[in-house]
Amino acid sequence: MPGFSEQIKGCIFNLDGVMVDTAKYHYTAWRRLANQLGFDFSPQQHEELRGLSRLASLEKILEWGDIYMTEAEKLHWSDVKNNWYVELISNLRPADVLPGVLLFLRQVREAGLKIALSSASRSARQVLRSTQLEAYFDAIIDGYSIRKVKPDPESFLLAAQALGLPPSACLVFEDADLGVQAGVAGGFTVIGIGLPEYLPNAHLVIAGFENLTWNNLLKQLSGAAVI
Ligand code: GL1
Repeated sequence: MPGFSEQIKGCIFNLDGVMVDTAKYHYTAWRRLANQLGFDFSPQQHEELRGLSRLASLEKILEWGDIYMTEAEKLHWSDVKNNWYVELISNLRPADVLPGVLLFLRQVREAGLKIALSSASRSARQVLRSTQLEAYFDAIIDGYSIRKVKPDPESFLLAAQALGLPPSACLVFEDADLGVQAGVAGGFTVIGIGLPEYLPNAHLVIAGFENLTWNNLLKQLSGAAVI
């Protein structure tokens, strides 16, 4: 049986909050919507939305505000929020890619691995284009391909399938606990990005990609007895 590092043939990255700090723009736009509906919610509550689709996010926010909407109203307000979000990300540039991400992607490539994006956002391609990240990906799964909301593993399974790899051959990089749960449920090794207290289900948690090398990551996985 090959060692773990030889077994890993692909990396699957979430986008918002992992590669680009777009989560803050989703929060601004969702909060503006809640405010228009007459209530507010905290950054902590927004943590619960990370990784949810547009409709699932709206439904959660409506629960917080104790507001009933018809399906047609939900569609209308999702569009309103999305227009605000698209406006907020219209000035994204390559400099908005989070520290260390580009170097890490290059190292993963040089190590001969395949790279996929798995994001619940329908704006994922726009974000990749404006930050010039698109060329790094062999496969892109976005909110148009995903049907099942995390913690269902569908989004990662589609990404692995698009790379032609089994889950056991892929690392998943995720900043949300729901996403980590989805990766674990799909049989992936999951690296949480952020603070360990928010990511109790990850196999390993790192602060981010700054100063992270591929070899160093493999060492950390080995030290955490994941491999
Ligand atoms: C949707 C939600 C966002 C966020 C992303 C996933 O994006 O609206 O709040 O959860 O999925 O990171 P979008 O509206 O762009 O499809």
